[in-house]
Amino acid sequence: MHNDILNKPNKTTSTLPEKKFRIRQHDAGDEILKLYNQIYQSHPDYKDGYLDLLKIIEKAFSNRPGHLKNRDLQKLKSTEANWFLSNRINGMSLYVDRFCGTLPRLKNKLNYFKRLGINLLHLMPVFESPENESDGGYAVSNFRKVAARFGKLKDLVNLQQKMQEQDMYLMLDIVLNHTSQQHEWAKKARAGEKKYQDYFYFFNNRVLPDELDKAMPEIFPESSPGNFTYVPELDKWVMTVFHNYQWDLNYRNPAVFNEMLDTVFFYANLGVDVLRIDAPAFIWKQKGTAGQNLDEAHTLLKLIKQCVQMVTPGMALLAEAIVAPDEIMKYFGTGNYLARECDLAYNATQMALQWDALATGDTRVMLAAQEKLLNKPFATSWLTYTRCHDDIGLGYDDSMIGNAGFNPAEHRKFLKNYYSGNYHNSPAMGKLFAVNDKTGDARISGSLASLCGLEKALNHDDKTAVEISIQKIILMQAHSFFNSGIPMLFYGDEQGYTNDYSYVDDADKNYDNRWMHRPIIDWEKNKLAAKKGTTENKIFSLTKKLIAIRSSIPVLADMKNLTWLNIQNNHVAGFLRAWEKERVYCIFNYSNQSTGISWYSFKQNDMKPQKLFDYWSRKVYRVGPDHEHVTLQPYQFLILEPR
Ligand code: OTU
Repeated sequence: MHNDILNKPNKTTSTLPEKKFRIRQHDAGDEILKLYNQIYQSHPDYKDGYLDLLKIIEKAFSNRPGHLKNRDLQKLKSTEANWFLSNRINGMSLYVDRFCGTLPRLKNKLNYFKRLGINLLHLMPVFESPENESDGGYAVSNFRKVAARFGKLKDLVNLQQKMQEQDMYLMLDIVLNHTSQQHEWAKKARAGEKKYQDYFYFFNNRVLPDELDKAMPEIFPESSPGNFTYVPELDKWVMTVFHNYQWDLNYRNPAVFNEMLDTVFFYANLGVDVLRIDAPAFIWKQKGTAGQNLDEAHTLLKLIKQCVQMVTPGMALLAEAIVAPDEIMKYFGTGNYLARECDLAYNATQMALQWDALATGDTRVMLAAQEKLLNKPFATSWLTYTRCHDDIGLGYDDSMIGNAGFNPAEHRKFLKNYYSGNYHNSPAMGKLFAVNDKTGDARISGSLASLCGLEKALNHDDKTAVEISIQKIILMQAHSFFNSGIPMLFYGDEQGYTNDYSYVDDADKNYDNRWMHRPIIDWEKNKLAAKKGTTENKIFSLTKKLIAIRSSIPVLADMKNLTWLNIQNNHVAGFLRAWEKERVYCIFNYSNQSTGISWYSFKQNDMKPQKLFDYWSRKVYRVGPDHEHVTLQPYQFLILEPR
């Protein structure tokens, strides 16, 4: 088949964005066909599917509002290798309803983010999703209709416009892997329409499901064991890897791919700056495999990326691939597609390793993982975070734990006990999530503050413990903020919200303890952030200070410019960020004790600093001889610039 993109009559293009679009079409046309061929060439609807794809591309560009086309071109002119690498982008992830109610109300809250220094908002899914089986919005019943509880599509458009006027960025999800069983496609499939049954994976009996189940892990083993759900209306089984009400989409069908690509562009044309691709690891299944991270899933993502790059190049793609470190790296693209798959990925490994270091007071496992993580290609970036709406999975390799000298099984057991409050001296108050008795696996739920000991300290009215927990909270945030990538705060953490146990009494939520760390914001309580001496005030102002410092140091832009330092103190981890003539050292003490690090730590990498200015304490250190130390207080960190 010919590449019909290139056969388009080159009608007299007028605007600059249009001219550039036609050039991009010529550049990427062949590649799109090649990728499409890799997946769909043997499908009977192959040709029509491809012609449809071309129409979707044309339509998406002609529907793209002029102001967004101009914004695309502006972003392409960024002085960093890509606009999203900037140190001046700081994000927050939030549930609109739990944060403030509705989209129109959120529009009136933009000053709150301004005050804190946040200019990128990740709105947890706002599209229609049945309230009683929503998975926090990740069971979508209509990809294009905003759920009435949040407002209307118009409200989302208004919010985006106001955000854009204020130089803010918007991030939304596309839930690529599945729909709600209440989605129109699922309903039609259930009513017997063959066309829509082909949108999902149906099985007449348990033979294949049983076989597939053998190799596919369970994501929610307690509430939704197995990967298939019986559909009585059809006397068939449907694939449901996540909850039993989330039906997996069948990407072997080109119609599914096209529908979802069209949805990607629908979101792009709402003005989305970063599109979070939910669960990309899962979009391709193959008998005998875990059904995660398969080559075909990557091919599909590459195909989406080349289409997006052609039509809406200002929108970055973020992979939410919470998988083993080696596998995460592949979402940035490999081989000829290096840096041409997803632009960003969650640094889930680093996140979990910071929790590891906080519990053990030892940074060796964290450091053992860095060699892999540093392979991230130039011009891509991480989304760095301490907490999000999900659980904390200890998904890093056993070998990393082993290399640090620990027994992997024992080590993981300790971490799980420590954070779920089952370890004698632990100040943490979390819970185990997704406990799988068959494999012994479990993940961790709990808010940042509660996992750092604030809830327990407040319960015991222990002022010293409150201060320690605040230091831990800020240490964790500082590490996420100064590492390479866009820091993404989780709403409520800037105010020190502890666990919310109200989910236990809600039948739609009590099977999922991730709700314990998804707070309902109390704006009366939030006023305490303005009152000197309160815990809220301390956490809010220190978080704000972190953001302000990050935004003021250009060398923190992610130019693949991070080098870990050899510090020779297991409690401490540190790195150097360097670009052109700028240098900044970031040093983190994970120990509950004060500890010293040799001045030699700062003399690696051909450096000979005389004085170091700490952005955090505003203190100047005079660099001493190698046999002398600089002392760090428990959980202290330093952000040092040679002066
Ligand atoms: C993602 O989760 C979302 O972040 C979850 O909130 C959803 O429940 C899930 O998808 C289904 O839409 O797929 O690649 O708690 O870490 O399921 C990782 C488990 C995912 C999550 C995992 C994750």
